[in-house]
This record gives sequence, C-alpha cells and structure tokens, in this order.
Amino acid sequence: MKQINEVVTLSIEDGIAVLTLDSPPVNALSAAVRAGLQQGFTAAIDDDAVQAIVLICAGRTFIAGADISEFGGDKTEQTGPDEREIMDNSPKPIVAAIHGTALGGGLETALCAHYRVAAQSAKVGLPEVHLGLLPGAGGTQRLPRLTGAEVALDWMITGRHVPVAEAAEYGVVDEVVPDESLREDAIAFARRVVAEGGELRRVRDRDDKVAADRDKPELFADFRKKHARKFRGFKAPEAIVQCVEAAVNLPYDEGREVEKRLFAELVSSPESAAQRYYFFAERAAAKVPDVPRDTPRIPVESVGIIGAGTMGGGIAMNFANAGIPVTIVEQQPEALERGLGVIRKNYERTASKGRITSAQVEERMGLITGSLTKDDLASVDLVIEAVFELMDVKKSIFTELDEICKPGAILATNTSGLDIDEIAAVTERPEAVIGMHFFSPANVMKLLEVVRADHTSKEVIATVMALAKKIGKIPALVGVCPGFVGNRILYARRRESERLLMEGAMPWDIDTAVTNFGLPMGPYQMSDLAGLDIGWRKEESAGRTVREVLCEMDRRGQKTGAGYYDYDENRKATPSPVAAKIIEDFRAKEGVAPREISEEEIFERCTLPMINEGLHILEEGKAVRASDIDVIYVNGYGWPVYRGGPMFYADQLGAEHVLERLRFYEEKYGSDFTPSPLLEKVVAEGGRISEL
Ligand code: T1G
Repeated sequence: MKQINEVVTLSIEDGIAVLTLDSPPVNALSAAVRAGLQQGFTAAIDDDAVQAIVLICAGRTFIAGADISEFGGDKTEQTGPDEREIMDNSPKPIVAAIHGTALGGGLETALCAHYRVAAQSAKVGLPEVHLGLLPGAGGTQRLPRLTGAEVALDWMITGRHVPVAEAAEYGVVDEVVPDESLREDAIAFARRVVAEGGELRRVRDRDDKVAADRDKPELFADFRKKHARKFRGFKAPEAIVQCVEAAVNLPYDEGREVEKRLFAELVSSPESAAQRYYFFAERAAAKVPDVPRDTPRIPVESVGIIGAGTMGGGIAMNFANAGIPVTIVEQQPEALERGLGVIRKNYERTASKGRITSAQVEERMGLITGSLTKDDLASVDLVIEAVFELMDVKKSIFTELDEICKPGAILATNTSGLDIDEIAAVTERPEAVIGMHFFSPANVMKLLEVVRADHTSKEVIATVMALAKKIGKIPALVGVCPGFVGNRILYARRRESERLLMEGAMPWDIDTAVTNFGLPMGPYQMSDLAGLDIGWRKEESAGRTVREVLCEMDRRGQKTGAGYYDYDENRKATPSPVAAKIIEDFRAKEGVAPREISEEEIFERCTLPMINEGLHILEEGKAVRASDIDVIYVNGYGWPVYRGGPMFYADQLGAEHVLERLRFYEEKYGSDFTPSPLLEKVVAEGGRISEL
C-alpha cells in the first residue's frame, strides 16, 4: 500500500492497481483529491507490474462532485494534464467502482474510465443545474454519447439521481453488483478485461447515439418549448441544451470547447453564486448551535392532528407519506368526512398523474384514521394542533391535550404567528410545546418553520428538526414573535405596498414589479389567492381600508371570482376597475394627488423593508443566522433560488447601498425605514449581511 497523498492510496493486487480515495464527507473533488488522483493514476500507469486500474472510494459515497466550497475562490491553476486527461490517455484499462452517489464531477470522472461497476444501491447523476452550473468536466459531451441527447437532457436539466439499474440500460454503468462485494467484483471485472484484451474503448469516441440524433434537429426546439416556463430566470438550462447540441453536431474536442466556454460564463454569474450559496444555506439551517447533532431524540412513531381542514389534512398527508400512522380529530362528523375526502382526492389526483400508484393511495389512506375525540390521542408521540387562529381556542385545546396525552408526548401548534409561550403556559409540559408552522398547501410546500418557545427542550427541538427532514420538509428554527420570520418580513412589505397604493401605484403595478424580479406572485395576487377575508370579521368591518371595502362587497379574492383582480371561469386574473375605483376614492378622501411610480422604486420600497426586518429579526435572536431567512424565503415564499434570498440579495446590492437607500426613504417616510443598528454595524465593519 502506497500513500500517494493525504487522501489517495495505491495498492497493487496481482497486477491490478487499486486507487482508493478517502476524503470525507463525500470525496468531493477538492484540490488535494484532484492532485492525489493525478499522481495516483500516473504512478499506476507508469508501473509495469500494473495491467489495469480500479478507482474506488472509501466512506459513504463515490466522488459526489466538485468541491462546491472551492468555487469562486482563487482556484489553483491546473498545471499539466488533469486527472481526466490522464485517464483519457491511459494505455491501461480503468474501472470505476461506484457506491453511494456518483454526482457531477464524480460521474464525469467515472465516465473517463473505460468501465463502471456499481453497487446495486448506488445512484449517479449530473445535478450541476441546481448550482446554476452545467457539468463542466466533459459530462455534457460524454453522457449523450452513451444515452442519446433526449435522455442526457432529462438527466442534466432535472439533475436527478438515477438508480444504477436504470443507468446500466445505457451503458453508463457496465455491471451492477451487490453492495457488499463492490471492491472484489470491480477487481474481478478488471481482470476479465485484461484477460479478454482487445482495444480500449473510450466514452468520448462513441458516436452511434449522437449520430442518430443528428437527424432530429426538432429535438432541441421541442425540448426548449416544453421547458420554457421552468427555465424562466435561470441561465444554466439553456447552456446545457447548447452543450448537448454541440455533442450531437460537433467532434468531441470542439464540443468540449463549447462546454468550457459556457461553464466559465455560468460559474461567474450572480445566479450560480446565489445557488451555490443556497446549497450550503439549506444544510446550515438544519444545525442549531446549542442543540448538538447527538442530542437525544424522542421516537415519533404515531402522530395526532387536531383539525381536518385544509392545513390539518395537508399535514396529515406528510406523515402518511413517510409511513407514520396519523389520527386526525375533528369535532363534527361532517367536517371529518369532508377532510378525509379531500385527502383521498389529493392522493387520487397525484395517482392520476402517475406519481404514485393506486395501491399507494390505499396504503397511505390506511395510515390515516379519523376520530371525533381527542381521547384517541392518548398514546401518540406527537400532536399537531391545526385549528383556526384564535388564541382562546388553542389554549383550551392544549389544556385538554395536556390531560389526555401520555407523558413525554410532544404538543405542537401549526399557528402562523400567535404567541406559543402563552399557549405553553396553559400546560404542565412547556418543555414539550413547540411550533410546527407548515405552509399551505402543507403537503406540497417544503418549508417548515420550527418555532422554539422559551421552555421548549433541546430534545424536542432536535426531534422535530430531524422529523421535518423525515417527512420531506426543509426546517428552519425561528423564535416566538408576531409572524415568526417569514410572515413578519412579509408584513413589512405589505405595509409599504399599502403606502404605494395610496401614492399612485395600482395593485397590478406592485405585483408586476415583484414578479418581474422572479417571485411567482406579488402581494395582491397572494391576497386574492389566500382570500382577503383571513382575519376579517364582518361585524367589525367599517370600510376603513381597501381590503375591508372589498370584503364588504363580497370581493374576497379568487374564491369569490373577484378581489383586487377580476377572475374568469378559469381563474385568469385581470386588473379590476372596481378595485381601482375604491383605491382612487381612498386617495381622494386623503387628498392625495396620485403620481406615476417607477417599477424600480416600487420594487426597492417593497424589498428594503424586508431586508431591514430580517436584520431586526437577527438582532432579536428570532432567527439563528441570516441564511436561514433566505432558506425560509426560497422554500416558503417562492423567492427565486437564483437570487439566493433577501439577505443574499442585500449583499448583491451591497450593505452600504442598502443603508444609504434606507436613510433616503427614512427622510421621506420616517421610522418604517429607520435602518437596523445591526446593518450599521455590518457596514462599519465592512461585513456581509448574509454571513450574519
Ligand atoms: N462540495 C462540498 N461539500 C459538499 C458537497 C460538495 N459537492 N456535497 C456535499 N457536501 C457536504 C455538505 O455541505 C455537508 O457538509 C456534507 O457534505 C454532507 O452533505 C465540475 C462543477 C452527496 C447527495 O451537486 O447532493 O461537480 O453540513 O448534508 O443529505 O461538472 O450532499 O456535514 O458540513 O447533503 O447525505 C456537483 C451535492 C458539484 C452534489 C449527500 N455535485 N451534494 O447528501 O448529505 S458541481 C453536487 C449532494 C460539479 C462538475 C461540477 C449531497 C449528497 P456538512 P449532505 P446527504
């Protein structure tokens, strides 16, 4: 056994060289890994005792890609041939032995081997698109030569992890072997290759698949048309299509030049910087500084939900999807039946799209039990209350649950902003009370705001943060304050958009400014979708605001066919002259002469208060870190991931610029724009907002 460098070792076993890479956590292609591979392959090729080479990795996975943390930094210039060129020019057969997830540069390295042997549980993929990149190490040129253009486009545009059994259909993998015998099977495979002799075949020299695509020019046009909506705002997908077109129409080396050029453009783009930032932000959000990874967790093998409405039903589906039995409790039989019916309809709709089988529908419905009494929750490990937003109602429910539920059961509330400390105070177990704020539709939206109350224990926090991932959610820990983090920031935007309405902007002007930035909808489209009457009470309404007047006119949003917009039978929205008139009347009443407001000013005045509120939230310790706020906005509010999130975007504007513009608006509009002291500190120290 020879130590090539700190992460690569070389052993020779009867003529077969085994290069082992061991660079936790995922054998990413850091500078040290690449150097070790270059030296290792060179040593094996130069050694006359070696007839073939096996590349294998230690730890949890084969190479999972380039080291994302090294992008953007000053990369050490590659001098001499890189490991892929050495592999490409090897006179001796190379076999890559794949386990875990061979992704991005990892799969690209394996495609430079002559053969690939994979453990049956392994997956392969080219997920660079999620980083705003394209496979920049030959993947856009080699993969189509094995799979053909159409399959290659699917793999690279979705970035999905492909099971090796499927990959083997295209020769991306040559042999699938049992997980436990990967090493010896790969060595045996190499021996057979040596014994059989014959010409070494390189993926880059394959032409049959791409030649067949040369007669289908419509393939790329159709692909672009089909995915246009999904590509909106992203640069990488189009670049990937151009690379695959090059793979079909150009010799390998020329196609590789196209790939290098487009990769260089993407890696220096703000979109990719945002998406690479987001990659680490999402993983950081799972970490709670004072709750260590090894904090004991409470087993959650059964769950109770109070309320079978839209939220309760959606929440129940998350647990059934993860195979966890759920008891969902309603007060009235009709409400319970209706709720269970909606759940079944949702599953049947998913099945009709082929995403689950009808057997899975029955299996999941079988995990959901309806009940009319909270007494049925006596033995569950976790209860999530999901009834309407009235503190008295929640308090009475928690008082009952505290009596009924077994000791140690976690009592969670799905409240979107009420004071959880107040709720916890009615129980004898405040340490077991926590917020689990799901976003509607709860069975679809990825974000879960986990709300830490004053007495919530570390075990309960650790349990719920881990449980979130188990049910396919992305958790972010937040503190108790009105609206927690996501909605509290949204309130700041709402306040400013109402001021803009009075000054001369119309709801559609504001929504357009926000959607042109890349969000799926603006504040007024969101209100119409959610319903203008959330929290509105007819008996108290007195025409004091545009919203009250609209609700009093029964214009409560999409569900009534009219709100700020008018809706046709397909819910297509058009700006409403009725809403415009109401706004104009309010302006007249205030004696305001409306003015034309530019899209740029509208967007700036909607966004600066969001950034400032995020900084206040950090000052108050209601979010653990700035990047958690971005994870919340990307996953709960549709902030485009290629923009990173409000805090990352603030750094793209520059902290100093943000401070200066807040001061400018503070002059005009007062304290709503008073810069947070934390922002002034960041600017004084020359720091970055997203690194707080
Ligand atoms: N670079 C650096 N660190 C990485 C990493 C990577 N590629 N992948 C994972 N990590 C870290 C991660 O931050 C975390 O660190 C730990 O590993 C475990 O990750 C030239 C340009 C492999 C499926 O996009 O999809 O190749 O928090 O929590 O859920 O064409 O990580 O423990 O300190 O996610 O089991 C392409 C990205 C790169 C794969 C494992 N490759 N990684 O998931 O663990 S670009 C990718 C993943 C590229 C080439 C291009 C997942 C995983 P910490 P984890 P997991």
